[in-house]
Amino acid sequence: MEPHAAGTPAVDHRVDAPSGRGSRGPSAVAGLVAAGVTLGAAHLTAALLEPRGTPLTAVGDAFVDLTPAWLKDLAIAAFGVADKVALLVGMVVVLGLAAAGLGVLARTRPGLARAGVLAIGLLGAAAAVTRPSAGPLAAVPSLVGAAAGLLALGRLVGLAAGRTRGSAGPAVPTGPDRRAFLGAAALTAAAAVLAGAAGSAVGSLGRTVDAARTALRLPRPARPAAPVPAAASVAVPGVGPLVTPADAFFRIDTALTVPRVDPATWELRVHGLVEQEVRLPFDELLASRLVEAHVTLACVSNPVGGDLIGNARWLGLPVRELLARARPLADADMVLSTSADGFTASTPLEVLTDDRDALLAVGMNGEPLPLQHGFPVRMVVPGLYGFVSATKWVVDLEVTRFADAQAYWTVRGWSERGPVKTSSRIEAPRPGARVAAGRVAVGGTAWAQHTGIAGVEVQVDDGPWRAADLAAPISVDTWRQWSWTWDATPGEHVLRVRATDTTGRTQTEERQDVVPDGATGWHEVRVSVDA
Ligand SMILES: Nc1nc2c(c(=O)[nH]1)N[C@H]1C(S)=C(S)[C@@H](COP(=O)(O)O)O[C@H]1N2
Ligand SMILES: [Mo]
Repeated sequence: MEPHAAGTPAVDHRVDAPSGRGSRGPSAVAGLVAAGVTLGAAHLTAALLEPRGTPLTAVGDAFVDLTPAWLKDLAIAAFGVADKVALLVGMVVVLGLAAAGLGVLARTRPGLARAGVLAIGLLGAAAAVTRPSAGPLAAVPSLVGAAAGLLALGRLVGLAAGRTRGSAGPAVPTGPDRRAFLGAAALTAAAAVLAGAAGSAVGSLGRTVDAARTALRLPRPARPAAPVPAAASVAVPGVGPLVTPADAFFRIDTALTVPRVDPATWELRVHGLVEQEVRLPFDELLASRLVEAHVTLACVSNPVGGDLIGNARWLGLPVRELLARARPLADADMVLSTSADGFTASTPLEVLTDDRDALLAVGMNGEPLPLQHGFPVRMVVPGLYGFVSATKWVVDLEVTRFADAQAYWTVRGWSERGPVKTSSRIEAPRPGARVAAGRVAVGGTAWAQHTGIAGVEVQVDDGPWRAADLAAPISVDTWRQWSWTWDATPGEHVLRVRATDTTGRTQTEERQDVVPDGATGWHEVRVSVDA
């Protein structure tokens, strides 16, 4: 019982006088340390029991998936890697503030503080069990964490307040002992860090999957990609590589932590509107007739002039061969692909059954897929933005109808279909560059996947459009480099680019945002030319 609960005097003596409750600082520290204990214990339990139960990532992932009111911002958050770090940091800050608050609250309202810790534990548990492919076991780490946190909070707040336990009977106020408190807090914090580190060390699933990737030897393609002609690259300094190295390839997905999918247990299920359900284990996929192709993958969130686009050599099984085994029914018009982490994409059936290199890919630039690019298996479909086609960590293909099913981004305000829009960008000179008057090498890339680029034009200020030189194509499924020599005159200038595809359509000047189906508009770059 708190004797002053009613009729507390206006002056708060607790701040200065040791009154059996300690000051706020140590209590806040007690709350923070208890939060650390909660996370450490949960992390270790998750590593031992069920990795999908790690509360911070489960809550973060649920947050990414569930916030419907912030449609656009959410999309940007999910579409950017830096924003993931921001979300995690934000969650830690919120948790830290809540923990410090609960610590302070525990001095005067211990029951309420305990309820708060429990509520946080339940939140983590609820987020974890509702993650795709997670079972009820995923709740355990958060609950164990909350229990450990409660214990730590009780003991530390007691010490901060100077309550020591008598050999029998209730806690006795003796006045705070800072050294005893700080010692206990430091020890508990160290234990929490140790538990967390141990959790990371035993992260058994992570290790298995890393080892499986390292040990994997990709089969030779039955049909190798044609060699890239030397004439496909322009000799303009500042224009990026024609084939993007895997470690420089943009990464976009909704996963806060990279899903770890073990190829030993991986299996792709093809079902829905099919005559024959098909299950494809990884060994069987590797033993199939794999082909290799260069395909340029672009994100629908790529702004005009942006770099959410890359070109790689992919090794995989044509999706049409798998669909031929399943035999789609006549009324089907879409394939909904699902990843191990619950992302879905809606791809038109016709695009997956025509003769293009729509692949169930296992290799990228001659190596097994990097974990963050979808190991062990992802889809790559020439001509479509990634959000409607390029499902990473893919585990399920449901043959269905656009009228019957919607994909992850479609229910969040994006288009159900996403053909790539013909686009081009200037890579050299860079925006804001200073160049010397005279001949200036201008260059960049243009793309219209599965249609092909027929021409690129460049404009200086409001002058006439001039045809750029096109480098040799790799194929219609890849981007194409271009170059143009500019006779630059002193002063400030704007360079503009536009591409025309093989259907004769020229990029529209009209500016459109990335939502719902990709940006439009001409890329322009401002340059200062010195005399
Ligand atoms: N599982 C999963 N696959 C996914 C996504 C995702 O969020 N989850 N994002 C898609 C989007 S929007 C794009 S642009 C591409 C990006 O592929 P990359 O990260 O290999 O460049 O992956 C697609 N596949
Ligand atoms: Mo994307």
